[in-house]
Parts: sequence; structure tokens; C-alpha cells
Amino acid sequence: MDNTTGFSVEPPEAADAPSSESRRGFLKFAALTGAVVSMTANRALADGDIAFHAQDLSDEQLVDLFRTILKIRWHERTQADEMLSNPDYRGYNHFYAGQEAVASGVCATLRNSGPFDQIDVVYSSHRPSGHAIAKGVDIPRMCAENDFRATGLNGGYAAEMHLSDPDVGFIGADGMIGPSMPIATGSAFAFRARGSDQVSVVFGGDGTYATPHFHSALNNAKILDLPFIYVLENNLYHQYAHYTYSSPHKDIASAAAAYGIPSRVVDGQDVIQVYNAAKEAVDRARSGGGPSFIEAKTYRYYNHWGAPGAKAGELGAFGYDPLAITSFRPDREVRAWMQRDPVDIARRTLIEWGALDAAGAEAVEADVKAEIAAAFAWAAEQPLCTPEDGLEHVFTQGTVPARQFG
Ligand SMILES: Cc1ncc(C[n+]2csc(CCOP(=O)(O)OP(=O)(O)O)c2C)c(N)n1
Ligand SMILES: [Mg+2]
Repeated sequence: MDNTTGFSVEPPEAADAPSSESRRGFLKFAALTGAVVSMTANRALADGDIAFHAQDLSDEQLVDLFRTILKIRWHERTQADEMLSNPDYRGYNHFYAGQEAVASGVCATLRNSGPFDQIDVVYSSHRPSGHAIAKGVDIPRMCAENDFRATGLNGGYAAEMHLSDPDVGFIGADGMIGPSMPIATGSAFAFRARGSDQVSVVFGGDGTYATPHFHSALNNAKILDLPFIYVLENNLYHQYAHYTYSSPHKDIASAAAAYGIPSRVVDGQDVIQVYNAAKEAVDRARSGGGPSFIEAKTYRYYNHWGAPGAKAGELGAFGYDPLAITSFRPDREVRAWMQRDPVDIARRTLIEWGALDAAGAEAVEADVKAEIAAAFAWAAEQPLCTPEDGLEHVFTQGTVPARQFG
């Protein structure tokens, strides 16, 4: 363990092992009590560094973190309800509910507004709505986009899997698993070449480990010492296959050690843990210290795609997913993870820290629910795309100057 940062740069075997006496003691205690060892917020408290960066956050900033988590949660729930109960709704999503603390904690450490040559950039995945909201996209226009409306963020061309909003540094979703990683290192290279202190972040699932892009991105990021952060959201499954089918590592973060990149495994349900790890990584990247890798252990409450198994008005999806090709998730696993809900954990922490009280938390949630309902209502009134719109932005106007290569 690198004691100055808390990031591990040890080889895989050592990185998986307990890192301190206190943590070892806690693990022993947890094993004795039958607790879920690797997932409790206490694990980080036992490390003694849980609030290191977050302690500098004002009450207002802490409430903002909670608000972001809630915005994502109510966006997902509202959209799932639309899909289940409104036959006129055309949108769809790879729902992010359950993983909200990851996007919220990471993006809270980034520059999300300002000129394009100063803003930090986020490359997202096929599961982008949480990343987009946390980065600060205009939510009503995102709702319109997801329903293929002409006034949506991308004119109704993109919808969920190609959503993008350069104004806030959300370079965008990506339907392909893997290619966004080397593209994100490309941005990081541009920042370094221009002498900018911007940071490039990519979010990828556990499914990205087995792609060549995972390895080439980390290799290039280290060799060129790029301001690049790989946030791997390990929600245990890619589509319907458990991640251990395609990765030999219990902690995929162990793989970063092979490239000499410091890594950190965090409880992705605890926004404070995510924030701390991301803050360290961003500080390192901005100050020329090179790339970092963060693995957030998390879980999605809905099935891989859409809302099969979900009921309108209820959180989560249960039962056999007819889209499942191979195995599917046991209901009891979903329910167990829902016991460690990122909304509940954030609310409890903020109340314990005195940033707000229970009534205040309820007020924030009511406020967010109203904001999201208004966003969907606005989107529903927007004009639909016409078939002719499909020919816009395809061909360039005028002439393209000839370029000579080589
Ligand atoms: C190159 C490529 N192969 C296969 C797919 C089909 N596909 C879409 S999502 C997905 C699983 C991704 O799993 P993971 O990276 O763990 O992300 P999660 O869905 O769990 O968020 C796959 C295989 C794809 N989109 N791109
Ligand atoms: Mg996954």
C-alpha cells in the first residue's frame, strides 16, 4: 500500500490481501459475525481514511451529492414506470438504479462547467443516464432525447446509448463495450500535449476487462503518464454472465498493478468512499502524477436492459428475465444488495454528520421527485423527429479541402 495516497500499487496477490493491522482485525471480526466483509462501509472506516477528503466538503456540497443520487434514482424509476405503463413512450434504458453513488461520487470531484478547454471530460458506457446526470446534463432535454424527440439533447438522433453533451464535458455514451477506453486516453493525451490540467475519466463495467481496449488503454495511460482515470463499475454481471466467467481476478483492480497503475477498490454503494478515491485520483491526474484505476463494487437493481421483471411504482426487477440467454440473477441476491441502498447510506451519513436532518432529507427527495416529473412532462410535449430529420447532419455542406497525408 502506498501510504501517501492509500492507492495500492502492489502485485495482484498482495493487492487482494488485507492492507493494515486495523483492517485485518476488522476482517477477522466481520468473518466471526458473518458480516458481508467486502461490502460494508465499515471496511473503509477500519482503514481510518473514509472521511479524509470528504471532511473538507461543506454541508451544502454533501447535500448536493445526496441530491445527485436522488436525481438519478428518480429518473430511473420514472422512466421504468413510463416504459411499463405508457404505450406511447418510445424510450428505453439500461437502468443505473443501484449504482447511483458511483457516478455521483466521481463526478462531484470533476470540473463540470466552464470553457471546453478547461472542463473535465467523461466517457460513458451503454448504461449512461447516471453518468450523464451526475456530470450535469440538462435533464429535461435528456428525457426528450431518450424518447427520440427533435428538441432532445442530440436532436433525437442519439437516445440513450449515444447521448452526449459536450457543454458539460459529457462526451458521451457508447453502445460498444471497450472502445471508449482508448478514446478517453486519447483525450487525456491531448490534455497533456496542450499543457492543460484537464482530466479524462472513463466509466466501464466489469465486462470491459476481457476487451483488448481495457489493456491497451491502461498500458498507454501509464507509458505516457496521462491524466486518465478508469472507473470500473463491477456490478457482478455482464448481461447475464457473472464477471468471474471472464476475469481471473476477484478484484479487477488487481489487473491495474500489471501496468504499474495505482488502484483502489471501493464500496460503490457508499458515495463518500467513492468520492474519496476519486478525489485522490483527480488530484494525482491534475498535478501530473498520471493515471489511476478505481473499482467500485456495486449492483444494478433492474435487469440488463429495459424493465422486464419490474412493476410500475416499485423499485427493482425480480424473477426470470426472458432476455437472459445463460444464467440469471437470484432474487435473494437482488434483495440483499437493496439492503445496502446508496440512497439510504448517503442519507444516513449526512444525518450522522449533521449536514441535514430527516425532515430535510425528505424535503430534498420531494423536491427532486417534482423536478424529474416536470422533466418527463416537458419531454412528452416536445415534437417528435420526422423521417426527413434522418438526413440532417449526414452530409457536409460545400466542399471539403483536399488533404495530403504521408
Ligand atoms: C463489443 C461489444 N460486444 C458485445 C456487446 C453486447 N453487450 C451490451 S452490454 C454487454 C455487457 C456489458 O457488461 P458490463 O461491462 O459489465 O456492463 P453492465 O451492463 O454490467 O453495466 C454486452 C456484452 C456490445 N455492446 N459490444
Ligand atoms: Mg457489469
